[in-house]
This record gives sequence, C-alpha cells and structure tokens, in this order.
Amino acid sequence: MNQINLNNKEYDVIIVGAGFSGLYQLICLRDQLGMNCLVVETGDDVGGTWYWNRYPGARCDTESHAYSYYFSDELLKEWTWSERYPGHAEIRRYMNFVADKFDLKKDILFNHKVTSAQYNEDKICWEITTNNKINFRSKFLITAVGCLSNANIPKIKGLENFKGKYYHTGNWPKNGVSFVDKKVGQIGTGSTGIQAVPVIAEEAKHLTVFQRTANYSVPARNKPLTENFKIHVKERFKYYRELLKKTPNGHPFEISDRLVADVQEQEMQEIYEKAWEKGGLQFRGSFSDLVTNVEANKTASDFIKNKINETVLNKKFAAILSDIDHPYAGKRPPIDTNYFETYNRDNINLVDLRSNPITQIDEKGIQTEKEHFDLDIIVFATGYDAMTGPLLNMNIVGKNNLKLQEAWEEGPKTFLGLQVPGFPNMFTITGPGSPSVLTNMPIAIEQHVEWIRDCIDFMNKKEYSTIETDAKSAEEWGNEVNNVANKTLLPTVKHSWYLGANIPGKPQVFMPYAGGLPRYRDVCENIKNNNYKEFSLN
Ligand code: NA7
Repeated sequence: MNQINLNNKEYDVIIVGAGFSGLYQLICLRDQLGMNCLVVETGDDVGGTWYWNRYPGARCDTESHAYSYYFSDELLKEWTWSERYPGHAEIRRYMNFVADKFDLKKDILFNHKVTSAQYNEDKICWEITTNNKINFRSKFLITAVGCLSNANIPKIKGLENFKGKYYHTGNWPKNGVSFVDKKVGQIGTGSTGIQAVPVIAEEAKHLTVFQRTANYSVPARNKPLTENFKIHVKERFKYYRELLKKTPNGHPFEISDRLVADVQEQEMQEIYEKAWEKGGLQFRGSFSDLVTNVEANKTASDFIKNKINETVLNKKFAAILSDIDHPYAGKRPPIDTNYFETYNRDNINLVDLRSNPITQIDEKGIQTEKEHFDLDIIVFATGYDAMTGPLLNMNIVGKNNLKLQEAWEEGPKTFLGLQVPGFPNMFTITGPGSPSVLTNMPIAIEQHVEWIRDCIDFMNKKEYSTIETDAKSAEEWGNEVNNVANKTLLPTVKHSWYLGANIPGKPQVFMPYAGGLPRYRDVCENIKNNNYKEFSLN
C-alpha cells in the first residue's frame, strides 16, 4: 500500500497518526495550504484508535450523525451511517471512504512507528526516526496520536507464565478472537469492558468478570437507523453543524438548564425514566447540575443503582455491581447493550477484586486471595495511559535537548493543549489541556486542526520560521484547566484516568479541559484574531 518515496527526506510537515486528526490535518495543510506533508502511521491502514479497537462489542458512544467530519458538505451528503452508534468496522469503512475521497493514502507511510523526534535548532527542523530506521526532516511536527492509544496491561505477577492467550482490548488481533468453548476471564469494567462482556458471554463457554471499581452504565439503545432519520440528517446537516459547535461537549443534544432542586421527586423520577428509555449519554444532560453538585448527582446515581438492583437477579452480583464509590459521570460514563442483563446468564461469574484481589496469574489462570480461576483466555479491558502516554512514548526532544519526559515530570504542561514550551513548531492535536476526551472527539479535532492550519497559514504569509509558547502561558493555562475542573466533581474520583490515577507512578494532574468546547473555541479564536501574540513568533 505504501507509495511513499523513502528517499524523500524533507517535508514541510510531518503528521504522526492516520486517525480522525491526522487525516483532516493532511487535507487542511496539503490541499488547502499546498504544503508538502507526510503522515506516519504505525498500523497498515487508516483508522487511528479505531484501527486498534476491534474488541467484541467495540462501538462509539457518540451518535453516528455527530461522529462525523463536518468540514465537507459533500462528504456529509455522500456518507450514510447504518446504526444509531457506529460500530468499529463501520467507522473504519468511513475513514477509508474519507481517505479515498480525498486521495490521502498516497501521502501516508503505513507500518512505520515514530520512535524519536528531535528538534534541530540550527536547521530549524524536526528530525524524525521510525522503527524501521528511516529518517525524515520537517519544519513542523504535528502529533495526531489520539488520547487513548497507549494500551495499559497492568503488571500482574506471573502473567508471563500463563499458558493460554491474553489480549488487550485496545490492541485487538485484526482477525478477531474465537471464544467458542473457551473459559474467559475479563479484567476491567470501564466503557470498554462493559461493551465487551455481553458479546463475549454470548460466545464463550464461560466468562468470569474481575471488577475492581463498580461502574454506572446507561442503556445505549442502539438500533438500525430508519430511512427517515437518514434523510433527516442529510437535509439538516447545517443545523447539526451549528448545534455541535454550541453544546459544551460537542454532542447533538442540549444539556437541560433546570436544576435537580427545581423539580419535585416524582417529576425527577419521570425525567430520569424518560432519559433511561431514550438511552445514551444524554442521560447526563437531564439536569444542569449533575456534574457540579454532589446532592444533585446523588439522585442520578441512586436512580442507576436502583436500575442495577432491579435488573440483576443474582443478589450477590447485584450488590457488587451497585456498590459504586464515585458520582455518576465523575468518570467517563459508559453506555451499554445488555450489560447488567448479561449477569442473569448461567455462564457468567463476577469477582469483586476489592474484597478478593488478584494475587498472581499462573499457567492455568488467575489466582485471587480466596480462589483460583482456570482460564483459556484473559481479556484485559484495563484502559490506557491516557493523553500523555502516546506523546511520551515517542521520545520527543525539544530545544536545548529537553526531553518531553523531563518537561512533563510533574505532569503535562501545555498552552491550550496545543503547544509545549521548549518544543517549537510542534503542535499536539487534542493534547492534554484541551477539551478532547470530555467531548465528541471529531468536533474537538476539527477545531484544533483548523486552528493549526490557520496558524501555519499566518506564519507562511508573514514568513515566520518558528512559533513557540512559553512556561508562563503554560502555567496560566494549567491553572485555568484546574480551576474549571475544580468546579465539577470530576477531579474527586479515585482511579480516574482523567487524572492519570489509573497508571501507577503517573503524576496526578487533571488533564482534559472541562470548560466546554464553545468557551475553549472562543479562547483559541481570540488568540488567532490577535495575530497569535500570546506565542513567540520568529
Ligand atoms: P478505563 O475506563 O480506564 O477502564 C479500565 C478498567 O480496568 C477499569 O474498570 C479499571 O478499574 C480496570 N483496571 C485497570 N487496571 C486494573 C488492575 N490492575 N486490576 C484490576 N482492574 C483494573 O478504560 P476503558 O478502555 O474501559 O475506557 C477508556 C475510554 O475508551 C472510554 O472512556 C471511552 O472514551 C473509550 P478501576 O476503575 O481503575 O478500579
């Protein structure tokens, strides 16, 4: 598939990653600004996060008509999603459709992982090396590596002795995994684990779920889209484009402006019931104060806990599943298809790791303090070294030989999640400090990519060679990120990957910007309209 001339060493821009961010950045810089660009991608096809996430049940939790690029009217008219939430295979088909429509693959170097990126101050360029020892140089380096692309397999004693097979959901084999006649153990009950459990339980001989922290989940109510809805979306894409820009999370629904305290108990229950029936992330939008007020949040949390207790017939399982220690939506709220119902099957078991922790893995399976579980396959649905992991793994070295690992020893420091002090001409799409994972990603991505395009266009026209942020801007932005986060319940949750708390030893800093996309967009637009005076341009 690679048609890249490897003897061609010099580029204007190197973009790392061929997911939603990388593809659109290529369109913007190559086709709109006429720049000479190369995309470097580890996988053998486009897709980014969705290239790797092929686990059973993998499906986006944003509704399909919003999980789309909105930059091209033509594209919006040409592509038709089939289900309310797009599954992983359909998303890859979509991304291939985009890549073919805009003829992107000819500028993507597949099967190459960037293993180092070093800024050369004398030559004002980035020197990039791939795992195949191929070197390139470029004026700009743009990371489009995703926020959840660094799979985390916890270091559990004895894993290397396991004689069966084990897989991480974020690194799933391309040809799938058969669970037929297999005894499967799954560790992790985040958004991923909750999607995988029902599908694995359908196929496997037996499934044991190892749960550390009980989690909320709301039914997704996924379904095929009606022909009427497909037509509606194509006719009304301009309305949706505006709506997605306006809502705080870039989702196609408004957050209600009523407070929990505005309604009586019965009305509140009816509102939750209706939202539960409708399904999806909009459950979180039932009231305006669910993620800011502990008391308000408790009403939603209790509603879901009751639903779990009503649904799960095995009382022991119901107690383990509903013993949730954090506020609803304090962690990324999962949505599911038959998750709690699956615990009513007779081929499933649930282990509460809080009262019965894993002590080791041996050749036959998982040993907990109280029991041994014989297994043929272990599925790690254990999440990611989120947001910073993919960047730190790339061995990025800036000015004065400053390593990104050193610059971020105490946690990520960025201006707007877009630039890091000491790393000139490097832009980080959806980097830490940007709204990213708290939003519908393609909408956040389009905003970042277009801002970067406009900034580079400005530099080209004014003949600037370098752009760089400074420590003061990064510190002030870090304070803003903290301030807005502290107005919500999000930083109060233990083990949250928003804080980096799921990775042992990782500095705990609240990473995404919780102030909402419209506010963030305004900050970025003001900087652009002010000719990027907050940056040093030379
Ligand atoms: P998450 O949300 O980080 O969930 C990971 C799960 O794995 C969660 O239940 C963790 O328990 C559990 N986990 C992690 N490490 C361990 C160890 N060592 N032992 C037992 N259990 C463990 O990742 P997901 O892939 O589900 O979701 C990531 C995002 O992808 C999601 O929000 C969507 O945006 C898409 P914990 O809660 O930490 O106790």
